[in-house]
Amino acid sequence: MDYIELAMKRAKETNCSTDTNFFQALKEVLVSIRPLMENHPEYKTQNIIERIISPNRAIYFKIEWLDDSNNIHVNSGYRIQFNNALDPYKGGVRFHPSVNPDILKFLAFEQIFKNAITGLHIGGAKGGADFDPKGKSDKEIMKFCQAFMTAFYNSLGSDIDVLGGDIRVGAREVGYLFGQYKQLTNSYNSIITSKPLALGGSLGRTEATGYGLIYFTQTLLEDMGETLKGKICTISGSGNVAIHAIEKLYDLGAVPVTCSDSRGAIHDSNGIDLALLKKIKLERRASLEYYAHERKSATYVKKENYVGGSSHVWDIPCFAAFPCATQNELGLTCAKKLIHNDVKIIAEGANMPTTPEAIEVFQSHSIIFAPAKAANAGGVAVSVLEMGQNNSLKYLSFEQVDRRLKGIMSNIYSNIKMTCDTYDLEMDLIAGANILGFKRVADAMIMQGV
Ligand code: NDP
Ligand code: 2IT
Repeated sequence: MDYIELAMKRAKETNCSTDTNFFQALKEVLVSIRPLMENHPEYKTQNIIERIISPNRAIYFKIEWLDDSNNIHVNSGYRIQFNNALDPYKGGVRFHPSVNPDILKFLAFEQIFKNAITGLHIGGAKGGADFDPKGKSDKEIMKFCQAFMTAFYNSLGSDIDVLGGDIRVGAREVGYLFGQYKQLTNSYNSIITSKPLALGGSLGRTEATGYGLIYFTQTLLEDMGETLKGKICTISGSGNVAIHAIEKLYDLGAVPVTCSDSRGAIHDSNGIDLALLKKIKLERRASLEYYAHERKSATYVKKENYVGGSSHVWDIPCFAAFPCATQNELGLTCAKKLIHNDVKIIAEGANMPTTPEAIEVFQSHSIIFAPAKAANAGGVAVSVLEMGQNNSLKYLSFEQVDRRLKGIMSNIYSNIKMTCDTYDLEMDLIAGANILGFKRVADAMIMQGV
């Protein structure tokens, strides 16, 4: 058995056999670090792989909360503090019915390497609950957030573990979570980022993941003598990441023509009307169906009518595709359609949105592929700027944050490219990112001893 098979065997012994998302993320990292392992025999003698693939600590907790009719509900909450060699644990919180230990382990594992790639000092973690915020009143959201924080606040600390946003956890939820932490501890301690500005949030954090994704893509394209100007782009999702990716695409002269949500997809041949999209998704928190009611140039396809089960977004010919909704949303059928339509680049805004089979077919057709742990790292990077501002009490302007974000994304690209050159990987940015992130964490683990 080689080291990958051994590590996968070990992972299967220590996790549930149903942890398919976690095994998928694990395999991708392990397969691509082979050249690094060959160059660094100390990683084998120090047993780094076995040590890195097990979470340091996984906290599972019960959340009890009261709805508006005084019915008591119970949800499951989790925080996976995966690795803190680069200290402190850092990563988002997700509220979605699909949340389970498998999803959070994959997200926390990915977060370790993403955070390392930023070059900032943060370890990897992820948390969340199987709570569905859809259809809940504002008061119910507040009650749930308070109960979530009450259940595990004593595991947090600005130099221990710092939470952040993710699916269905934005400024509103972060505000309630932070408020409850302050009530419980009587302390102002930067234990969460993506805070509303009035509670110490950073200008530019809301935009950071989407803008960072496009800055990364722009840097990559410039390196290849290309630009986004005038190019048709397709985007999935219509949340925080998708909306701000669309906004930055317009800034750079590109033409974003699609978006989607959990119920269906929009194709707007005139380009997505950003103001209308924000009104529907951010203000009204409604279905995208209403977008098509208000825009003649748009067509709406319901999820149940997607051809071959793959999102309608990927049926649309484009130069660049940006999956920005959720894990494994872009499968083999979509990938083949995109290739048939002559796509040039895929850049992941969501975490692990592309299935291994789809990645394989993109790579075999030499399509440039920018993996999530590099391309969407702008969000967590600006979270660290938020932590720095809270600690120093010196606040940055939007322009200062945006400039720093652009610099960070450009450095991430250069460092990955350099890693690709060192290991003769050509433009395999997946392997380049995994090697770069893994090496930083492994070296820190060795330096701090067992
Ligand atoms: P939001 O909750 O703001 O938006 C999520 C979007 O994806 C919504 O449009 C939602 O549709 C759609 N969606 C969610 N689940 C599904 C599903 N199962 N099928 C189809 N569509 C779905 O989350 P974000 O924009 O913050 O997050 C999107 C992705 O980006 C996630 O993978 C997240 O982990 C990742 N990410 C987020 C960062 C951040 O800073 N927020 C940072 C880095 C990565 P609907 O409106 O119907 O619910
Ligand atoms: O996946 C991610 O990087 C995030 N959801 C952002 C995490 C954070 O701590 O800002």
